[in-house]
Amino acid sequence: MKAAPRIAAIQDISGFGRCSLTVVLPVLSAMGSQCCPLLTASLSAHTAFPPSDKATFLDLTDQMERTAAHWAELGVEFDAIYSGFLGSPDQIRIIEGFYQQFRGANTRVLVDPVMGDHGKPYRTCTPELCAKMRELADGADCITPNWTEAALLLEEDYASRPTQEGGIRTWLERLSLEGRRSVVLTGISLREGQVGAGYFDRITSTTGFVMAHQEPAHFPGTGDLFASVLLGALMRGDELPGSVEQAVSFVQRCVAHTLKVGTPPVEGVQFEPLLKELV
Ligand code: PXL
Repeated sequence: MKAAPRIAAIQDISGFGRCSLTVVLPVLSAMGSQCCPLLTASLSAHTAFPPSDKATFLDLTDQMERTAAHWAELGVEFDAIYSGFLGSPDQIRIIEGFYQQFRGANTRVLVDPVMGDHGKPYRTCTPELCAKMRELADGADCITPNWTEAALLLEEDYASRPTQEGGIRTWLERLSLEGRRSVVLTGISLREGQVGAGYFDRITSTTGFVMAHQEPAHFPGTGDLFASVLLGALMRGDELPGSVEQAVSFVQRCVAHTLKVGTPPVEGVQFEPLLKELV
């Protein structure tokens, strides 16, 4: 019997609202990986609940290096290192140090470069944080930006993003940094009524698209859900295209189910009853 793949998940915990660790942990566990949280911050709820300055925020930056030091003492090794929403350039400097300590020859690094949505950087994403996130993503094996984040990584205008397949393939190739990293770009629509992801697979140097029915709503935390399913599938040994298919399909099914149940979008998607489909 083989041990479960072990993943360091560098994420915050937001008590209410389904994002970051409250999504990452159950999904990775259901998919058979051991998830070890390296906590960046503790919040009462994610920042999409208005007014966003009401959420409590406990910065845990100073615990990150101490946690890493303890893990090093214990001789912990990781099959993957996965980071998402980050609060400060300092945290990114610490993660770069974490790579030096824990990134082995076979450790996969997934950076979800959480910086913004709908063409706008999040309030917390200062130009300095964006620059550091670009630097962190430079060293990743795989990144999972949405359009807003792709534009920030390429230093392109969001409004001038491509809408046709050929132009999107060019952005995917540019985001791959000459084929060094895999890219999964989310929120792509090539046809009315469909939405999904485009990818560049660095193993085969090919691009491709995976589409699903577009549901008429938007939910916070679906980026975290998508990246977690993608990583869970990759750690089970699936190839990138098949992993993208699982992520696109699972997010679509969770959104459709949530719309049926009718809970407020700000509370995120009702993924719990569908978790067993990932097992
Ligand atoms: O889903 C990304 C995310 C993670 N953590 C916190 C957030 C967000 C997005 O807004 O606010 C605290």
